Amino acid sequence: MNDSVSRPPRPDTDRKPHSAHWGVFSAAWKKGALEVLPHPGDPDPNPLIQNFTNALDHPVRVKAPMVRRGWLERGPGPDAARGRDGYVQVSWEHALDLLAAELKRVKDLHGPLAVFGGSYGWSSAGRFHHAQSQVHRFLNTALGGYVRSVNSYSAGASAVILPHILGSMDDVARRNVTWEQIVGHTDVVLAFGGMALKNSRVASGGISRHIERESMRQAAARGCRFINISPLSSDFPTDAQAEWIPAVPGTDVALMLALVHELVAHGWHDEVFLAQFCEGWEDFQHYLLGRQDGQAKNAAWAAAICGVPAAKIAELARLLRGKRVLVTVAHSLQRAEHGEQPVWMAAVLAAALGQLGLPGGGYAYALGTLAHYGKRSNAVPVASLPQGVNGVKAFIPVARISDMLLHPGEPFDYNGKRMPYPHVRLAYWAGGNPFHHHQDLKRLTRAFATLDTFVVHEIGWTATARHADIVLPCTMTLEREDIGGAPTDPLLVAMHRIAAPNGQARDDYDIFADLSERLGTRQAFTEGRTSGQWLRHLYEKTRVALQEKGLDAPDFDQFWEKGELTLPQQDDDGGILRAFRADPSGQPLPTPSGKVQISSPVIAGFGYVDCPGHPAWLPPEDAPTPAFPLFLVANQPATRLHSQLDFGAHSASRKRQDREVCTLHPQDAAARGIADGDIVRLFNARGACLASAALSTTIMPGVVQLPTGAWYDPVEDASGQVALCGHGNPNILTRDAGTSSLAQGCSGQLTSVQVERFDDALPPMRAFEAPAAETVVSG
Ligand SMILES: Nc1nc2c(c(=O)[nH]1)N[C@H]1C(S)=C(S)[C@@H](COP(=O)(O)OP(=O)(O)OC[C@H]3O[C@@H](n4cnc5c(=O)[nH]c(N)nc54)[C@H](O)[C@@H]3O)O[C@H]1N2
Ligand SMILES: Nc1nc2c(c(=O)[nH]1)N[C@H]1C(S)=C(S)[C@@H](COP(=O)(O)OP(=O)(O)OC[C@H]3O[C@@H](n4cnc5c(=O)[nH]c(N)nc54)[C@H](O)[C@@H]3O)O[C@H]1N2
Ligand SMILES: [Mo]
Repeated sequence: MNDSVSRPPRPDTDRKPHSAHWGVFSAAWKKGALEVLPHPGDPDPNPLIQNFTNALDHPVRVKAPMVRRGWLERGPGPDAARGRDGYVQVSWEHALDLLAAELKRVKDLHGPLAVFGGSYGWSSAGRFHHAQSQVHRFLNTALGGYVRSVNSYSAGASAVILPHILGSMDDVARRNVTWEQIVGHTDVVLAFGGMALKNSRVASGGISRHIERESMRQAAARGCRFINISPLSSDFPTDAQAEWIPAVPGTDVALMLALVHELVAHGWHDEVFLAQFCEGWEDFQHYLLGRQDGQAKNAAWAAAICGVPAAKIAELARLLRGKRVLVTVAHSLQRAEHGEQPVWMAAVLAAALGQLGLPGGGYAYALGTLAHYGKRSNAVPVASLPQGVNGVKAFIPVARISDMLLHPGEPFDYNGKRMPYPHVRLAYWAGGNPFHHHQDLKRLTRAFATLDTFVVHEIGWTATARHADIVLPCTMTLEREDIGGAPTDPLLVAMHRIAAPNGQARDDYDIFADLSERLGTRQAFTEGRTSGQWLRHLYEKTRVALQEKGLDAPDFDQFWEKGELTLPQQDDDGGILRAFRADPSGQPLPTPSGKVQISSPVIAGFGYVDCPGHPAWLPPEDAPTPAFPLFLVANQPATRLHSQLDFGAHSASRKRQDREVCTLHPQDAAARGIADGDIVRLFNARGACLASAALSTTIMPGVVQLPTGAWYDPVEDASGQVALCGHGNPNILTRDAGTSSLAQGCSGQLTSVQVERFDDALPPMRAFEAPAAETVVSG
């Protein structure tokens, strides 16, 4: 791989502050290299910041505007050549003229209902240059709106189920039990999906202090027991001294049911709490005890499903009795078939224990999966760019993108409603990577082939850029000024510019401003401000709010000079669950009954077989078979955020033979003649990919783990079909199906595969090479 620097060595510079979703840092040029150091106040810095050191000048950066040859020659229209076509370099003027004309054509012919602007993705930490906000604002001002997407790949199922049963996602995940409460009060943390530090070190908008490791250490030292229910023992750091209970992926609901069954069988459940604070226990109990289907959901029943011995389940129930127990469920559990069920069932378990609303107890959904959760909220707002008004009502649940493009006009179910998929002709993406985040990549390729036009702003030649018709090079965060901040992190960061833009890269904002000019809407988009003026404007909200509280409120120049500002935070008050427990009639939950919905007449009324009116064990369709006997866990990568900077020094250094590393149990490896370090082929009916095999007993037998984020590198067979991903992107294997008719969330965490040793010649890894510009056209 060619990592050579494409410009003359840079002179030494002073150290300047900056921020990323994975940590606050400072950077300086020293002897021609970028030196990146964590914020001095960060007790447990994230090594991911080292992915920046070689990123700025990497050959895979997009350096100039490029147009796909087929689109340039044949004009807009469905085209199966997307993803394999060549590119033609054009001038900025020409690219923006072409794009403005195409936006106008689609709008005039079909209206904004034909433009998909969901543009899902994490982009970069700065709040002004947040690409998704930029593209939404542009489409609203220039076209009057766009088809949007709702919810996230993170929490598609929980975002819909939680408001039915407890309250909003934010109330249950973000403003609930904190790490401070765990350190002070919790006896047992029962963590389904664990609390992997790799995950809790990341927060959108930035994170200045990584406190999770130390919090776990202190809680454990006080005697708190952490229980890791997961296929991987590595889902807890050793600091937590967690007990590992390996469970078959996707079967947590059976285990939770059996725990509640044990509580009820021994009379250890909190009947007073269930009667006073909950609705629907009776209906649920009929199911639990098997009064309808003749099957009690007891430990013996669950053991056969989840692989945890019945005696161990009984022991666990006994451990929970009379203790201050916190139940957590990682996002991963609901990124799966019937993902609504574990989110709901965990709330029922916490309710049966009578723990909801107690300090350090109850249910903190997703605590430990992101640095947002388990923290105090800021007492003043941080900057964000207003997105304007979207005149289009149509939307899709975010992970239904391929369905929408392949089935325009056809109906889909969502949260009690049935709606048609809009007929989209143009998709606009800035700040996201669908060839990272979406499932069944061959199907996604077919879906994008249906478009008239696909536009992408990117810093690098991701597979998404390689499937686009118009690729516009944008600056990466280090090349511009911004403000970093998040609602539960007290540090507002003045993100200084570290380097001049690579090649012809421009800020997303300036690209949209010049496009708006061509569409006659520049003033509406910019409000007459340059990006520098916007930063001052957005900072002002925070300054005024501080001033109103009588606090020190430095002006923008002082803030910029100092590089950061510490914001005041709210009390650690336990949020809506604590308030509800203290005063159930005065502070009801925002549910139909005002109580915890153990059963939900509303959901029952939807009549969905894949999401009934109370939590239930629903066996998955995509389970191992004789042909594909292993579970694949396609989880978050430890070496990067999603696909971002996969070419960065830290991420690249963890690959072997340029391939992503997958982990499997020595027993499963031996049965297949696989040794540590062998290249293996993972495959199922949808596709195949290569990876380097690492053998470890930190994973349970029957499970193979391959993280997401390796840039898709399709390798074609003799007939021109994609034979495999040569780099190790697991989404060529995952299934593209909604969690259920209720939420239609992403279910990409789990699938079933076979693994074999790959003895053929290793295809060269080309994901980090930019496509050559075939010709240059100036206009
Ligand atoms: N199988 C499987 N699939 C999954 C998951 C899983 O567990 N398993 N996890 C899912 C989850 S939780 C998530 S959140 C998604 C994440 O999916 P994404 O958020 O789409 O992934 P990122 O790699 O963060 O994509 C961000 C893109 O924005 C680009 N970018 C960065 N800064 C800028 C900028 O300033 N401007 C522009 N225009 N672009 C910029 C980056 O180069 C990158 O390509 O993936 C989901 N996919
Ligand atoms: N380093 C790093 N950190 C990240 C991210 C990243 O890309 N890189 N992404 C961030 C984002 S956007 C999000 S949404 C969060 C995601 O947070 P999660 O979705 O929770 O993260 P994952 O790593 O996918 O899954 C956590 C663990 O759950 C376990 N698991 C998988 N399936 C099951 C199951 O069926 N049952 C049980 N009990 N356990 C299971 C796996 O062993 C896995 O390691 O992480 C965030 N943090
Ligand atoms: Mo996510």
